[in-house]
Amino acid sequence: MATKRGEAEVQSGALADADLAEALPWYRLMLIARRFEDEAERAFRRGKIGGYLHLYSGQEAVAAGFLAVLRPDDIFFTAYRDHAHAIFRGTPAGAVMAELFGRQTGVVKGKGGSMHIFDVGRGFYGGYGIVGGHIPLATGAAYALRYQGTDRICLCFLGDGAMNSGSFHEPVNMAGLWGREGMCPIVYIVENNRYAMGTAVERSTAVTDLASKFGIHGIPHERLDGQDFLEVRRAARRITAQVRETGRPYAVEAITYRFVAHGAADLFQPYRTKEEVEAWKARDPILLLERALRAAGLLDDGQVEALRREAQEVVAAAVRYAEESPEPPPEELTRDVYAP
Ligand SMILES: Cc1ncc(C[n+]2csc(CCOP(=O)(O)OP(=O)(O)O)c2C)c(N)n1
Repeated sequence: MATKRGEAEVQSGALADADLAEALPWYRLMLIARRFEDEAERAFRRGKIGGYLHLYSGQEAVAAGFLAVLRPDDIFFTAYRDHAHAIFRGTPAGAVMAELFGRQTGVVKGKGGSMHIFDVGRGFYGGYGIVGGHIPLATGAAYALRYQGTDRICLCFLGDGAMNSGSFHEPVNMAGLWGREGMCPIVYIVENNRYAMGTAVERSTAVTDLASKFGIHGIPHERLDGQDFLEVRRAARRITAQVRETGRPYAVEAITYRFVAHGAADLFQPYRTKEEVEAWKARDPILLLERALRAAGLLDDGQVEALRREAQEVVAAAVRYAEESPEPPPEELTRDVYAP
């Protein structure tokens, strides 16, 4: 008996180690994504990036935790904080940066900009600037995946503010209905960063338990700590396996925080205090994962330093690539553009 328990302990310990070791590449990617956002903001201030620029700093563990378990043939949609999602999925940082710079070598040939990063070959169906606009598209795409007889699934990342739009309630109701027949393999992932631009959640919705709003449409749901990569990935494994098997939708509300302003152009943030931002920075998702990896003996000072340096180099090369890439020629303006 004692031996058996001992073996089980050794086994579960080994499993936990393997699990943590698999998190190491995600620590690296999160460092690259954070550095990418810092450099994009600098480029914006230098006038290199036009239009809008919404950064993801602080929220990385949500997308990373889910994309870590997504199969290569699965698909996902998100709103306009979309650079890190692409980087996590393997889109070269240079192609993402070139898109921000409006260059021909960008992921959508410089025509989308920051809010419209797409990489369909890697299952990334965008990048949308209209709040809530992608929720009907993602829901329909999930239906199509099942209709075609596959076991592929769809993730739909959305903001807390998007939940107050009509384009949330209609498709989510349909997902609940289609789900009864096992025809809607989608995971809705609400990234509750507490604000829609300058409006706090409690000022825009009567029911602040956002996950529960999926319940009225018959969709099971849960809340999780969006700063903890390991927790998000653990939940994501269980949830995506269930959705793939049943074809039924599931919803998650990840509690998270953006460390930066709503958009790079908004410097004034009177809706929140410095103390609030600092308190959340103490739970920086990169720091939390770094601590867990250090505690397990998988990271030390030297490796952290080397990974940080590598992230700097990867992003510096991305900026160089964007700067040296050509502008799209005038005839590109109307190519691949659909106007009804
Ligand atoms: C249909 C529509 N209404 C208003 C806007 C202006 N707008 C841009 S971002 C935003 C807030 C959205 O907040 P949330 O969904 O919580 O996403 P977050 O910025 O927190 O990631 C608003 C109202 C828009 N882009 N589209």
